[in-house]
Amino acid sequence: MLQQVNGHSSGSDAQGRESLREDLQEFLGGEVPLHQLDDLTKVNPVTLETVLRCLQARYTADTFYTNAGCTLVALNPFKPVPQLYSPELMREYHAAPQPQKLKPHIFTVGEQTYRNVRSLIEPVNQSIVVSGESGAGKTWTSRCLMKFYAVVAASPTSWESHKIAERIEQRILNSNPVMEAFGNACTLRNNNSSRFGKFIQLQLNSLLVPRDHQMTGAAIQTYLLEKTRVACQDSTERNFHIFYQICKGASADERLQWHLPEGAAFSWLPNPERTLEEDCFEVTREAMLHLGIDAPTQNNIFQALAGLLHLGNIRFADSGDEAQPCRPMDDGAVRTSALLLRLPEDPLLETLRIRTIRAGRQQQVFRKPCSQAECDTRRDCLAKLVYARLFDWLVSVINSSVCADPASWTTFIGLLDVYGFESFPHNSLEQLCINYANEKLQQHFVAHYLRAQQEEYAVEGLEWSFVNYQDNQTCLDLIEGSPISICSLINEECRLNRPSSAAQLQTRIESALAGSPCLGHNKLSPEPSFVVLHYAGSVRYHTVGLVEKNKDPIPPELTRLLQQSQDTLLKVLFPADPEEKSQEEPSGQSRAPVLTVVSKFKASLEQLLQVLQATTPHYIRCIKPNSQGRAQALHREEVLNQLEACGLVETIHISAAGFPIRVSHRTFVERYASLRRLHPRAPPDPHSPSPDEGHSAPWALVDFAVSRLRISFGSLCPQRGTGQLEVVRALRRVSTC
Ligand code: AOV
Ligand code: MG
Repeated sequence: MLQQVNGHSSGSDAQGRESLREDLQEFLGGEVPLHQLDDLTKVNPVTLETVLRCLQARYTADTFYTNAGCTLVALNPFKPVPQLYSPELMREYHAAPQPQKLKPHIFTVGEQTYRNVRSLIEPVNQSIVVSGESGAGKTWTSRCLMKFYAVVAASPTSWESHKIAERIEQRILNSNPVMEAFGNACTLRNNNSSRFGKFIQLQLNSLLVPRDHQMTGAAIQTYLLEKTRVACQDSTERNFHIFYQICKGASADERLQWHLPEGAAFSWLPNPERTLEEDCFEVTREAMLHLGIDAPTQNNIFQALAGLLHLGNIRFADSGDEAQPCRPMDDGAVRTSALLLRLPEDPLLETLRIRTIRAGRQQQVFRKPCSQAECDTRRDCLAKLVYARLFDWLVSVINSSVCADPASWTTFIGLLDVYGFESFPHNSLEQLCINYANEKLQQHFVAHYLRAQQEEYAVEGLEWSFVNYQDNQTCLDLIEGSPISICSLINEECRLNRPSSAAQLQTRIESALAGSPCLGHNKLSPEPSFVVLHYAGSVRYHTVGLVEKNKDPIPPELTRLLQQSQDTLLKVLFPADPEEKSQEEPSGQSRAPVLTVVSKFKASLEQLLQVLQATTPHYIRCIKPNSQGRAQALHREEVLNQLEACGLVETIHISAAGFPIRVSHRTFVERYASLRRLHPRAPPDPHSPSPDEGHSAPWALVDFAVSRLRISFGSLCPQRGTGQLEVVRALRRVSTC
């Protein structure tokens, strides 16, 4: 982690001594009660047990944030703690000469990133990677950080476009309730679980006041929405919040218009009786309005969503004759959904029940009635198609409302909030992708911090004994490696397009990847499945439907049907094809190669990682104290598992033994130059760049910095050993001034 020592420039000896005293106190520490130990590097000895005890003591004392070297550990309070997120506290962290000397907080991380992008010496884009399992507090943390930046990076009031800037900050914040309404849902693990990944780039400029950046906009990138949830929810979970919001919050007139009478039963709306704080329709509407989505457009959106709910109530009965299409069991559901989606009723029914296939040399068109199961699949597919397009469209509308003109921003701070690691009784492709994303982020941490950091010390020739750590690369190889991995095998099934059972897929995975230590033993499961030993725990993935989900086939007739909608919103979501080319489903060999869900997801993760790698990353590890979401309850086993999974003890060891501060020689000189006469005699140095210069104090100071303050200079000077020499040269220049 790049921790710059900010603040004082060269001044009096007294000032320098004070800086040194503070740093010594911080680094050498004293006896402090456990709950007051705000840096886990000071726990002695550093073991899982002692770290847990410290966190437990702090949790009992209502202290939720603790430093762990380069990361911040955030325990979920599971209760409101408003004083912890007040604008006053945000300003306090922002105004502090050294925020890292205040109590550990996400605002310290926020402020650090803000100072780093402002740095006139080394401005570099920053990112904050918030990780943790489902329900640990990632989304909450990201939201609070966005509020923090909206306060500290707000435009000055005197400036005439203040109003515009204020609107930007508010609009950026307003993106949260909208995206959560459409992209979050209640799961077994979290009442407000993110069902998509999000990377938001907060764009800052330095054009107005050079050392005081303001937020000028934001760009939001989303990752793989769990769209299957629209049409398929576990009985203990819920659909996306927005469906409950419209059902609970619509006015009497809207109920009439959207055909949502009080107490209406929808099969895609499980557990409507549960009321969550996320069920607030007014907040969503208000936020949409601020983002420029006016009332008529909102009306179109909600009407289409109501149409989907009615679509979900369509049931089919087998006609008993293969040549005859299935019968809809409730004409009312077909009629109402057609009405709300502004689709012609007969073509809707026909599209759901009849498949058109092109076959033969002449590419003749055949119409084949679908089985009852196929009708259900087509109905679900239609809903997923509409919802996914709607979600993407919303993201693009939000982006166009908040994104700044490229010329108006210079640097950015990226905030990453993805779906956390999850394991349910039944796990499918969605969980595989979610856990794959978490493995990727863990690998980013391992590669960037645990591995690269230690390698750098070796390159710099610093004294260092290597700390072993759990590298999850083996698990990533199992999931995405080449030539054979879980992803490649599932993709191959899609490519070959051959009939294959779920049991066959299990056998293929287990035999082709038997050598991987991360493939678990599949102990007598009644259902075909395979087990992956993830860094955060083992997960059993069921293979039924996995290949089909990966193909995510969209019958062209469905798109064509939606292109016939008279609804203004659906017309935007499904524009008519410029060329009216025939869109019947091709058969057999003529099928175009499919870009599967996992291939697309893999590519988007690669892109994300590239962006992260070009920034200075900061890590916040959210920990879930218990799985019931109860305040004041820390379950040792559950927390231990999470600490172990993220390699916290190794991180602390490396941070404690390592060089927690990496400064450029210029910053070092600014801060400590006044102490250059501290040591009159320096140790002899064989590498001295110019032996004729008898000024020994800089060497002493550098030795002192390296050995006692654990400051490393090397990162800025790539050749072996040059880091320290650079500092000496700089000090000499200062001392001869
Ligand atoms: P997640 O983002 O990590 O899970 P959330 O951020 O949604 O988890 O947090 C889960 C719940 O914990 C929230 O809805 C709050 O009720 C509570 N919570 C979290 N952090 C705090 C806090 N600092 N103060 C008070 N309550 C908090 V997931 O999106 O499921 O991976 O996919
Ligand atoms: Mg979340």
